[in-house]
Amino acid sequence: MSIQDLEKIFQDKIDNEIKIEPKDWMPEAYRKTNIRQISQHAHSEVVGMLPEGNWISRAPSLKRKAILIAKVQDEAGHGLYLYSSAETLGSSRDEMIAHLLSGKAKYSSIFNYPTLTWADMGAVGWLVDGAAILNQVMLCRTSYGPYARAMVRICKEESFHQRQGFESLLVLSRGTAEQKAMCQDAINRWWWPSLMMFGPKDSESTNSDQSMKWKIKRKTNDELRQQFVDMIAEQIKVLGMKLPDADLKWNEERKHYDFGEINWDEFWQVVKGNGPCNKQRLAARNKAHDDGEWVREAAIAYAEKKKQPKTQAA
Ligand code: FAQ
Repeated sequence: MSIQDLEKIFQDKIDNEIKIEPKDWMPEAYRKTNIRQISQHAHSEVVGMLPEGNWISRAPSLKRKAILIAKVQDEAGHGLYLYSSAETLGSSRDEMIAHLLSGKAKYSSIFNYPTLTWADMGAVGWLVDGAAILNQVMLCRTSYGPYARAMVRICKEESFHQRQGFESLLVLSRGTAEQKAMCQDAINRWWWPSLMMFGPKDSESTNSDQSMKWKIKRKTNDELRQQFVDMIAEQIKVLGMKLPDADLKWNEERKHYDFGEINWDEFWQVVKGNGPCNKQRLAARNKAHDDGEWVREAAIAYAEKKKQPKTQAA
């Protein structure tokens, strides 16, 4: 078959909403874009465990501790499904992890911010997981089969994460003056970085056009960001708190909330490795990898032993 024939079959599948599967022919750039996006997504889940892991030992009650442990563990699971999904495209897990540890691969900017108070656990659940879900609901319909199927399960778990975050903030918002202030402070610090999670403006997004054509992305960065602002601007009323944006206002003509300008300079600084916690996050991942060396060695030795005939292994 000629390359043109293969391209036509591929494009017909995309046009007819048929998923692309690992053994199907696909353009090299489609493969690369998926490996880039899925592995960055996996890294985000794994690095994303650090800011919340920071509070497990300091959770205010056994119930909150159990919820937080379960949530952080879910994020590890998401990372694993996503690495497996990227592996079906021919990239090895060792290679992907090496890129994360060396700082070559990106992961979501949001996880380079510190979690300073207990209220940050609520704000991360409500805002960060909330932003993640909007993006990931769209990815349940992404054109690469293994990625789309991984996202279905991930979304179910993320939706629990968001609700627990909101509920945790709701308790604080009905508490003492100090608790209310802590809740507002966490919202103030997490609001703008959450908006940055959706990526640069559409006019600056280098990958969006092609990813939309291939149906890897189904909505643009700005579309999803607007959807998020509209959702949160309503939910914050239930908390009785304020979003830190003087320009946030319902626009009757557009039927959407208008909002202020994001600090794009800050976003790019964080993406380039100069955010408040970039160095700390990479150091923690590198340490975890080094400390886990003996586990990998033991697992390989065990697998080798299992391969041998029973008499020899004994
Ligand atoms: N941070 O051309 P675009 C979670 C980069 S999971 C850092 O628009 P694209 C769960 C981008 O890579 C959160 N870099 O890029 C959780 C590109 O550079 P490259 C992660 C960013 O790919 C919750 C350049 O800028 N979710 O939170 C960011 O078309 C709580 C130009 O940008 C996913 O990864 C950023 N925010 O669109 C876990 C979802 N934004 O690669 C623990 C899957 C952009 O060309 C606790 N990913 N860049 O060198 C996506 O949907 C897309 O990759 C976007 C970016 C929408 C993130």
